Amino acid sequence: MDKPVFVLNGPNLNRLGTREPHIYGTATLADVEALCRAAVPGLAVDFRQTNHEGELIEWVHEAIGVAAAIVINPAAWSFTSLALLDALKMFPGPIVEIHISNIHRREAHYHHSYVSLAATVVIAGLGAEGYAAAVKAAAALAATPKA
Ligand code: CA2
Repeated sequence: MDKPVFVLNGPNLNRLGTREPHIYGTATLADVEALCRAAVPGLAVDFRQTNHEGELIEWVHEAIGVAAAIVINPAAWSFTSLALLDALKMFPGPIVEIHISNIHRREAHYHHSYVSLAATVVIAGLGAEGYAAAVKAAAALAATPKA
């Protein structure tokens, strides 16, 4: 596949591995990036994290026409951002939403993700390994011709 898969991470995930290991495990975001890069041999992975919502939206716009697929952990913006949902709806390729924790086993405010309305696949609760599954799914979906 010529085009990269964008792996986009939302707020506070740069601090992964520093607290709440019972929920998020002990992997750092650098560990997660390594998992993503190793998931599909030969696949170009463009891995990014931001604490600024507008920047994440700009990256989704950038992905249009450039990326084969998007893997996204929107973190807290999953539950708040119609702007992010609108941006993702513009992306023509597969979108894999990933959460490290099982958001459905947590407090009620984590149960409804706006992003899921635009996602092709949702992975939640697999821990950091969920990112490897997400990148594999994104690459497989991007390689499958649309019916
Ligand atoms: O489980 C996930 O991946 C989440 O998207 C993580 C978000 C949370 O708002 C979602 O409900 C589920 C929170 C990310 C916070 O980042 C951390 C920073 C330091 C240590 C642990 C997590």
